[in-house]
Amino acid sequence: MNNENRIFSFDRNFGVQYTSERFAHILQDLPQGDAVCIFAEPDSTAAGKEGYRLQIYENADKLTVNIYYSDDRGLVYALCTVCRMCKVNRFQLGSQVQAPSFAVRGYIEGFYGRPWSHAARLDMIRHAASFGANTHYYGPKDDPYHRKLWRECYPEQELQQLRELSDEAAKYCMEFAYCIAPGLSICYASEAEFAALKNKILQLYGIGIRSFGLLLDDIAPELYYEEDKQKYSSTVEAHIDLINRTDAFLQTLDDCILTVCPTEYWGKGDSDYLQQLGKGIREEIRMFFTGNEICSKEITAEEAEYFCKNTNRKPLYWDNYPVNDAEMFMEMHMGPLIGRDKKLYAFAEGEIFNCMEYSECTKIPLATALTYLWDPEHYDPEQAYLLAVETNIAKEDQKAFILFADHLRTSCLKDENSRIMGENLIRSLAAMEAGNTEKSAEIFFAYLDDMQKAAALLQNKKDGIYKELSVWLQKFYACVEILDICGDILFRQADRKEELQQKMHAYNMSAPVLTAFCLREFAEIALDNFSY
Ligand code: LTM
Repeated sequence: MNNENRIFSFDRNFGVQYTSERFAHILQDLPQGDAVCIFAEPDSTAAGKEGYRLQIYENADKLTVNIYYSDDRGLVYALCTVCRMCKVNRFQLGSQVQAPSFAVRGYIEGFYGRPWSHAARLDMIRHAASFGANTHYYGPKDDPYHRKLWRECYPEQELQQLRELSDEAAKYCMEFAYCIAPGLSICYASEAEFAALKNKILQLYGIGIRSFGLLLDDIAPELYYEEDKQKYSSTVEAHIDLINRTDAFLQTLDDCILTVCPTEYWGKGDSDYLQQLGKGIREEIRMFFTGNEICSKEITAEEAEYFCKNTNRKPLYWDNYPVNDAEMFMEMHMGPLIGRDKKLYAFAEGEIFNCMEYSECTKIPLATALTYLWDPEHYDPEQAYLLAVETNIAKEDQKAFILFADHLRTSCLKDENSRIMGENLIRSLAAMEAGNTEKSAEIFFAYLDDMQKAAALLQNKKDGIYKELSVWLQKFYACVEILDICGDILFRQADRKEELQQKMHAYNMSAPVLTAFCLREFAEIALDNFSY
């Protein structure tokens, strides 16, 4: 590498010396440790768009990292990857070429519930960029200025925060899209209403935002105002008109991107509404779609191709995972993303994951989703999950966290919940059935011991992700207690059946969703004492 071209020189022993300040913030919080030197230079042949080539080698007691990047985003992702390696202190020596598969990769704060704090939003931008996200959609249903009070401009303080978010995203070369949802109350035919919409867009344009979303989801499907009924023969006609006027307005401003969320945003994509909408608006306008269902278990390349044929554009998936609002609010969606086709990137514009109101918890499933978006062909959900845990949970807590989060996989994805527990209890019962009580007890108590240690450790954690998880943690402690009683009854002939019955009843009646059926089944066996 030609040192003349290098833009960074970073040495963890001697601090950071920059020849370029532009991406200095990415390396800022690197932990101290062994010497690592990072050099970077542009190379348009290094990898595909937004990609990079890394060369890592050891030299005496120093590690040297050469980065050859295709474009600015490529450099950001390369630096983030190197940072992650430094944090977990694990470097992949040799040469590797990396480039993302999906064009648009990101997340949306698009849930019902308490919107994220400003600090959480800033933090999420950094977190998501470090996993290769290039797009952040802002659309919290309960930000009043996004939906209910869509006509009103933001007060100064909120506007300043949006500016900070958009600036922070820009520091990571991330597109920051502001979404507005006027559909609850807009009169499509009214000039005054459209003037209010333009005014709001201009306010956000004025702070540097260049990407906008017009969300028409979760609104009444029929026209309400007399004026609208007279002007339009159908809802879709009104939507096409609103989208086209907004699009034309954005084209008078420079460099703007428009995304729409149709009112019919799930299904096959071949409804009359969607076909008309697709034909009625410019091909360049992105269209959100959630797949076959609102919260889709699977999304296939064939579905995307079919959507494309019907709507004249590739779908931009609004993927409703890990979101846990509405009727899912007692589930915690911690498992890795599964059920998305390896080839989907060829037929989709991209994928945007809707998040949970729990921003710290979101980071884990979102990291797996972004790992999928980067390289779906080689995506391994469990490996991505371990990487996400490693990145977000302190090393000394990871084992406990994994045993707890084993029970947080109930979701639309229909992942297997309580896999670790299920395996242990089944093995213990199998030994019991075979008449080997000693082996059965050994397996059971080894697992119980791990669970008790995990509970004891987690009980001391009150902040960050643990604060968000507190209702699920409480139930986890109850689960460990139940297991303990089961063990006493089954292997120590303790007279605790009545107690178990009471605890099980309370456990089953409590709302947070935790363990799968295996716990109840095991407790029932303990209660019957194998008299079944
Ligand atoms: O999915 C879309 C397009 N809209 C809403 C989301 O805002 C909501 O978070 C999810 C999950 O409940 N469902 C929706 O219909």
